[in-house]
Amino acid sequence: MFISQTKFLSTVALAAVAATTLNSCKPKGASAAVVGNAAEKVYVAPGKYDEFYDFVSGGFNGQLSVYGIPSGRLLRIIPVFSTHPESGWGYSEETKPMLNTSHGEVPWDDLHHIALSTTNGEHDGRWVFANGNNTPRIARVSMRTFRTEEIIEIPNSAGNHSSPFITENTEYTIAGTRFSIPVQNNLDAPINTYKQNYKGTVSFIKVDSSSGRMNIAFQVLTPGIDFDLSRGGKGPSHDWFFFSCYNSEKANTLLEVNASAKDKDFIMALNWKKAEQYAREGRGKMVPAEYAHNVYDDTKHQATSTIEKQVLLLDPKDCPDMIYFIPCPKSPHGTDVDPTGQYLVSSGKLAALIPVFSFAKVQQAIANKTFDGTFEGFPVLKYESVLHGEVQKPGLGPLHTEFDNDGNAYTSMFVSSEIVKWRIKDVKVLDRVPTYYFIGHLSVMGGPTRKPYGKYMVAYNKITKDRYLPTGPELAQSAQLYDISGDKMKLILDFPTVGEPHYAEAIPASKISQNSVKIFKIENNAHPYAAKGEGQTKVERKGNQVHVWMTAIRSHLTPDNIEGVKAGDDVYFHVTNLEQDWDVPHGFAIKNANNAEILIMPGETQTLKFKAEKSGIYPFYCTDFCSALHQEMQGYLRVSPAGSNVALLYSTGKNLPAVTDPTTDSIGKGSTSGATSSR
Ligand code: RUQ
Ligand code: CUA
Repeated sequence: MFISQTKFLSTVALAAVAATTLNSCKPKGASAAVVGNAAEKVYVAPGKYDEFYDFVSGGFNGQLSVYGIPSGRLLRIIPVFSTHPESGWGYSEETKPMLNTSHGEVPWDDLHHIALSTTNGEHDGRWVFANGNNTPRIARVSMRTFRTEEIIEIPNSAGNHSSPFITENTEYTIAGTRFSIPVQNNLDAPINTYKQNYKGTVSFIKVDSSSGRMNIAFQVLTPGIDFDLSRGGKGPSHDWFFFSCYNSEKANTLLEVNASAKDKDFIMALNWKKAEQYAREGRGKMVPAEYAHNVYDDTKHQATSTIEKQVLLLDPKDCPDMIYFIPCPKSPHGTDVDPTGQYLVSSGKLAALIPVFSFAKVQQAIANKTFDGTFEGFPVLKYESVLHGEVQKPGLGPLHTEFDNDGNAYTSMFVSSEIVKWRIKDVKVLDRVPTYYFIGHLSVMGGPTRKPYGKYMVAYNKITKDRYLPTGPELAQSAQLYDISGDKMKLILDFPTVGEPHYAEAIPASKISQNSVKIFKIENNAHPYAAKGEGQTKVERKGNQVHVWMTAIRSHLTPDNIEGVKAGDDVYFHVTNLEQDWDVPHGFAIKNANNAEILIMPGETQTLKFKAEKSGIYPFYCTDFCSALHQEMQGYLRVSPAGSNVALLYSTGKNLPAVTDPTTDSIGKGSTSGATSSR
């Protein structure tokens, strides 16, 4: 039934060779595949809006990007795990704690997958969850501010690839380990004792239904396998969670061969309602752990980072009837649940078919104990007894499946570079369409929800080759848009993307656009260094720290002349943007700063730290072209030699005589324009 492993691997190898020669040999039909009226379908006239927001993972650039569909226009890059000079993310004092981990600041990650929050299995337009693969983390991004609000690190995990996934009402966001590692004791157990000492975990992170605040409710200890993409149940399967997993061989070297030895790996079905109940009943154990929990506060306009010290660990030995394994052909990369919640689709990367399981049959097999032995002590359900059907000859290298609202499924085929549309009811292939080239994820509008919107589907491809103008050794990352409103899938647009796109999820614009935050109200600004008017601007010295309470409004900074800073001082520019008007940020940058600029939204305060290392004059200015007189929005910081006795002075709009006696408070501090003060 399965083609032999060696034969299959050689097919994969051949395909890889084919990929490398694509450049010289463009496949026929690559441009002919576009339908005649494609332009009309994707054209969003100037001044008009797109129908969907598409939240696309940025892969190894660590960001999330937002595109309009169907135009493919890039609307925003949202920094998540990586520093981002454009907004000062990770450079401002307020955002630095967001990148804190138990290993200190980690200013980068590999962001693969996103999950949009749902209520009753439908998009609710509140949050986007995203995973950091490398240093296990999950982020929550607000769809109101398009900003990262929270990042939680996942302990007892490595390679947080199987993440994040949500339950139907966003009760939990869920993460599984890719790499199994020693957990709890013997933390540096020799690698060749993997089979005995290395374990996996899956983490259930509770999401507060009103604030969105995340907390690791519990972790479940699992056999030392590799988890991959997973999904929560829906409707009838609401209480269950389905994790795809590979490396049931428990190999720790040359996984390419050693983790592909067995004919079948598994889907791990976990009853999370039971797990929740066991946790409540105290069957888990609080164990020491160390992980950062970072939260951004939109009123204080700053983040805090707390290191948590323990986590609740459930050992399935103490939790009966919670976990079952469903056999699944050859190294599944993902499992997906159809909109009705009745069918599970699994994609064995190396399998020549796509198995579809019936949730009702899974329940029956559990009730009747139709088992096929055990795996690491857990019952394995008999494959045939839970199978709904197998999609025969779908293509090569199935990876991911999404759904429309008419009972159809769409599976990406990495090796044969195509998308295959098939019917769930009778597992019949209905259509296939090429992708250019080597598709990874695909995304049907609303595809993972209970009520997919259909209409469009996007392919996120791994290799771009000849699709765009050459740009040196690296080409643009790429997505392709298909019209799926008819029986046949039709390619209508190529659009370049930022970073390496993996998963993406689109939501109708109407579900979020009206809620978009336009300004932060200045009266609500609770930042400890806010200056809510020019009258509150000042400069104060505390030891070798100099704090500047600065304001920005079109088109000046207050104060804009500052003297009395000395070499060796740390100067903190706390800049409050006094504007209360949509889309009028001001920026702030100072010569020789060794971090970045900061960008301050209307009503917000952000801080740039400047190490005054050498004496001299340091101009500063607004970086965002904010008015006709933006270029005049500038000032000077004078840094005098260490030990000199230049008085601390600040002013705007007045050229007061230099104060020579540092004890003279010539004009009274805190008055508005033209004030000088010394301390
Ligand atoms: S994984 S294809 Cu994270 Cu499929 Cu990207
Ligand atoms: Cu403010 Cu330019």
